[in-house]
Amino acid sequence: MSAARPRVLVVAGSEATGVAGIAVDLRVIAALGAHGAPVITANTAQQADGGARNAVAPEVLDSQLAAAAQLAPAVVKTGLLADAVQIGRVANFCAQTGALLVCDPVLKSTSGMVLTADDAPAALRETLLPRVALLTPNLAEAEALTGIAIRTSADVERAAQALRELGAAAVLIKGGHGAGDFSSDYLASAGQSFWLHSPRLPAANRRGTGCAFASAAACALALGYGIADAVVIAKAAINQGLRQGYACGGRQGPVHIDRFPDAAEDLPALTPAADYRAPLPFPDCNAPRLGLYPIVERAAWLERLLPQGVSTIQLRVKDLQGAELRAEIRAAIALARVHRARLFVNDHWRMAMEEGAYGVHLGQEDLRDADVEALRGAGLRLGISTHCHWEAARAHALRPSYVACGPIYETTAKAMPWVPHGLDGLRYWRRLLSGYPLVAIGGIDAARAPGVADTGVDGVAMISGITQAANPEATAGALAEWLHAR
Ligand code: 3NM
Repeated sequence: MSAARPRVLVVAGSEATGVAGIAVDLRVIAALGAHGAPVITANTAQQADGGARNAVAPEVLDSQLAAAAQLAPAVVKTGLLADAVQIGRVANFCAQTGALLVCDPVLKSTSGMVLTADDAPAALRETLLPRVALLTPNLAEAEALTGIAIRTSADVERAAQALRELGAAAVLIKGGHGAGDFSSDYLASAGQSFWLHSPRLPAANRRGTGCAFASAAACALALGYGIADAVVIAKAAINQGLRQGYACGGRQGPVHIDRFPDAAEDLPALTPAADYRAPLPFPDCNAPRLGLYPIVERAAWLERLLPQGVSTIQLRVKDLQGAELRAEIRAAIALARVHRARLFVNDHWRMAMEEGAYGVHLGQEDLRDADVEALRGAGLRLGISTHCHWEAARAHALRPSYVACGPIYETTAKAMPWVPHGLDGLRYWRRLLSGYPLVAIGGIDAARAPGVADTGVDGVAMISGITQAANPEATAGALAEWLHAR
């Protein structure tokens, strides 16, 4: 039996050639793994010289919404809402059902046809925005809704803030229609604000991108992802769709998304600020493969483990400072040199750099305070922890030497808000992060190591699997040898 699919209700216009609107929405939602239900607001016919909106009557919309309510959708995604009456009906529906609302505030078609009545922008602002979980305007729509003329990235940030003040919980302003080498989108939400950058793709077939973006984000929310992950997944899906777009009847065709995004080339780069230029990558650390990667809290462990053939190790000191900490780091660096092992120092990047460590490992919180460019300039290797899509996009922006992915299983060594990935999840991350050496971490021991290694990861990290083993030296020696022989 196949798994149950979450349900996404799409309330949007039909477009008669199938390159935009609800036809695109339903294809994207199916490809990403949810069930899409179509509620049609207008039967548009878009022609270069005009066309017809063909909005449906209020009772036609009402009867569709009443039927669709039986599905108890987790998320409602809106596209074209033709006028204030339709907008009011959808706002009521969301209030009654409690579904999360993702709103793509469509005002015009790509071909320039005005699709909404004059009363639509004000109704969007006043009636719908206060109910919106995620609003996804393009630059022109953000300008129309806020009255802010957008010329700079600071204007984008101001417009997003203005839209949040009108009641939208989160706002993602799409930069696809801007200029420059990168297509950069900006998210503002209660928890987080960031920019997402992808190289601007010269795709000939790009109809339906706005619909596809909002549908992919809606689908991700329905699958249980948070807002930050949902917009990263949606941008990756659009990149996939632009690569795979196809022409239709000799005319520009739609973006084509046929699976949950899993290609490394589609992962955007996430940065706190608007400016982005892809940095030079951190130095390679994966020749030979990272292999067994014990994580220990004292240099004394290096004396025990490195003679067993362990060639990658992390010093993770959580309880020392100042001179004591420096002495541990210095001792560990000296031992790693003797045994020609790759030593990554967790967290204490400045001391690691001063003492000449091989590399540094940083979690996402540590990244905020670290001077990553100083580490890059000093020639250290950098590993970064990730647990979800937005963290992977953040790591990708910095081009680290490796990316760690966890937790694979439940772990007792660290408080973890994350649901473990399991081996299927790890196989997915291996594909999405195939541009980097990947280290698996969390709940791995000798018995689980073969399954983990079979996913194709480069490093297998363990705390308790080594330090709590009956015989840590023998366990580390056997695992290191077995992993290097693969
Ligand atoms: N980071 P053990 S899991 C330090 O998922 C750490 O990022 C994790 O310990 C992550 O091997 C983890 O004993 C603890 O489960 C790993």
